[in-house]
Amino acid sequence: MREESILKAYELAKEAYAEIGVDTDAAIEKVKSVPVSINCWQGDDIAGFLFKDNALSGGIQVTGHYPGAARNVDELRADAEKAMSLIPGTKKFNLHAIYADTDEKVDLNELEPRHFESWVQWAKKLGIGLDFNPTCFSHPMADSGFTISSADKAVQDFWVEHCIRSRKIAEYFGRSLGKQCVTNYWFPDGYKDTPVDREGPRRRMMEGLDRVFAGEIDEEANLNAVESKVFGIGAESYTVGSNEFCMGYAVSRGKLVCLDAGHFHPTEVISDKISSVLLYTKELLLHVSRPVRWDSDHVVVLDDELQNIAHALVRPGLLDRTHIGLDFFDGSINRLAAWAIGTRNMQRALLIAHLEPTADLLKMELEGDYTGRLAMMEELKSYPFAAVWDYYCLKEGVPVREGWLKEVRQYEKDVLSKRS
Ligand code: RNT
Ligand code: ZN
Repeated sequence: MREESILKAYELAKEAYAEIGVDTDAAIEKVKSVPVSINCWQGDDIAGFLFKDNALSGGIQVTGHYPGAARNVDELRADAEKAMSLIPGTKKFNLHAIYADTDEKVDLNELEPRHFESWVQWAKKLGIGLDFNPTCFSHPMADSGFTISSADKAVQDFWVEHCIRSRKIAEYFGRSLGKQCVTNYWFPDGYKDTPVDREGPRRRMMEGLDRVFAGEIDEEANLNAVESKVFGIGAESYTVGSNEFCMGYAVSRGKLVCLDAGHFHPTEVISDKISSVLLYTKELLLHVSRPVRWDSDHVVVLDDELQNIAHALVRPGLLDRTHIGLDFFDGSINRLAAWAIGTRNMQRALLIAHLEPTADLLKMELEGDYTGRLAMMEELKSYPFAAVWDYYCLKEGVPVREGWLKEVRQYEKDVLSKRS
């Protein structure tokens, strides 16, 4: 496709949007500055590097055996760099504790910032920020199904220590990169079958988290979020870190909530939760994902819910108080392609949301002109946003349209296919 035709299409699109008072150049500039945090764990099926033999646990599952998963830190970084070169805009990289880069035999409750030094060097080189997560699963100390809410003091202490250390690592990221690091705490804790005591584990989780967050926190460097879940495999009857638990904890402790798109009942959507949560918390973390019938963590596509999430952030001006993280993992397709598809879609949804005459729509709504509101919202769906997106990619120096796929295929041929 010729550059000239992209530019021509953009000029026409620009005119069409200008007629309804939308400035396409301004929309591009805004979207470009919104960081999207890419989850490292899509690159290697959440294996990490610390415990190569540990099976994935905690009720999350990666399915598929597409060849070429990253086997070590160098491969993961190379893959991520390649994927990032296919995605426009501001990127962050989201690490889990098990991705520590060290030759030492070190357990989760012994991790230190120095075990992540090479990640900081890498992020510096790329000019990106890092986010972080304690890994409270895939470990023998999580085998009982409980971590920080365990009634076994030794188990609880282990996870409290791991989380404290994770917080310090995150602080180190934030300070050394000059870019705030958001740490997300998710615990798989729960019962497969009906519990007698629903209160005790929640009280222990609350007390455990209070120990994690005791002492000085440098919020300029590190923000902390708690992620709820409705249920997980193996914890069908009772999940300790429910929505009410996390919302209550975050509000009462000045923390962030993390809303994961797959962590609610199937007809509940996080796009309708954002505006409520942010009335009561300073900031918000999102795990943008795509649940198919359950919390399946499919690659994010440009569906109605993704668009609604973007609208929920952009229309009321909540983007500045929201940290957008991705959380999907698919081992059945090329993993770089998964990164590119999901992240480009997030960016695309944000762009579409910025290409809207929101003030006019709002005026209609307040005046009770629901006819006009529906008419305009539907017409906007076929406005030429694709021409703006193509132009944005061209301008950013990343492949236009499916051009990125050719690069992924080449990389597969040159690099991934050589991995056994
Ligand atoms: C699990 C949570 C959690 C994980 C990652 C790997 O259901 O969504 O966010 O996906 O921490
Ligand atoms: Zn999540």
